[in-house]
Amino acid sequence: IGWFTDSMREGKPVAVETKHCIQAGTGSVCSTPTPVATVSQYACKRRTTTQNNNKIFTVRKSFPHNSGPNCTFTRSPTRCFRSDFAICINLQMSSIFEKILSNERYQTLKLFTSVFGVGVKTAEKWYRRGLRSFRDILAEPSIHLTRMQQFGFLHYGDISRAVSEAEARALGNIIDEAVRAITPDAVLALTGGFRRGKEFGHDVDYLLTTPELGKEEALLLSVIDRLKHQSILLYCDYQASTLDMDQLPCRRFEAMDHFAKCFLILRLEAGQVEGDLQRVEGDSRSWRAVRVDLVSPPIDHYAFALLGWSGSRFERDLRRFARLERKMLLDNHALYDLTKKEFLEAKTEKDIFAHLGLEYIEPWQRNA
Ligand code: DCT
Ligand code: MG
Repeated sequence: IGWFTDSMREGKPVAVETKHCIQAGTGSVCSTPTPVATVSQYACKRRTTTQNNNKIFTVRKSFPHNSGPNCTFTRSPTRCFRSDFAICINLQMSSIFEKILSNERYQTLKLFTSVFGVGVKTAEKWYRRGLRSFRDILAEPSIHLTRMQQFGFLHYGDISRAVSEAEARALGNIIDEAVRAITPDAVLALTGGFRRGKEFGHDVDYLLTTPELGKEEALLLSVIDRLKHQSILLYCDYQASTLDMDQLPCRRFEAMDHFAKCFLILRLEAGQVEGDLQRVEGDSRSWRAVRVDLVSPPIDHYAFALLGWSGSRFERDLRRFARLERKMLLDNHALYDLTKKEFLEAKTEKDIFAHLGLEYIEPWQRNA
């Protein structure tokens, strides 16, 4: 049914070594020395486009909208190799995953966390109280929904539907127009899954900054204001910057970075999109609601924010690689060399890869 090598089992790069075959049915193992290509345990050393043929073997569950953007629940329990490698997969494990996926608790948490503003903790609390459906939640008088959750339920149909690349582009034009009207030399960059070349996403992520250090937060507020006056803004959760260089480098895991940001729901008109809106059959409205994240780092942190917000497992592995292989701390704010005890500056993502001694990998090749 497939093969693995000793190095893969240990998570090391492989060059030439003994290949073990597992025979279907018997499960018996035979070994033959065979040259194999090099593969690294770190996703940040591999080029992975959106055409990832191993996706069916990657059992990873993200519960979206955990206090804003995604909260990844678990790391991939199966290691994912490139398509030209045969794959060792334990059949017993896959039946365990199937049981988990059909489990009532899992299904209920997945449903509840699919609402914008509902995190794993809240979903767990509702589950423990015996609630199993949206109807149960909305009929329970003792539950007080946050404003974010109220809007999450209000626009549930729209924001639980995938956003297409054409819709993301249309939103980009709207935001770009708002930004240019305020500061012509502002920097607006698409990040998240769409920057990695994905055709669909659950939201659209943008970085927004200005070459004038210290003006980025005011720019974000002005953009929000403009969108509000254009009646495009259906919901806005603004979070002011809490960035403090004296608190960096951060040695523990933090779910959210410290840049000024806003979690938005925007109204997108059909006429603004090339092609049609993503909608269910019979929906006669001329618009849909879309989730948008706008993050505003100061220009001297921009490259780190761009790399971080481009996301995926690639980026998580890059942090792990920096820590374990280079004794450096990388996050959305900065890169810190623990040996030299200094921050390493970067104007571009290429600078960061160079500091880490890694070959540059384009965003569309970061889909591990
Ligand atoms: N991110 C981050 N810190 C957070 C949340 C997100 O650095 N607190 C990064 C990681 C992924 C990226 O921002 C964008 O987040 P998502 O929109 O959740 O992921 P995505 O890859 O864009 O996926 P999708 O296509 O579903 O939107
Ligand atoms: Mg996204």
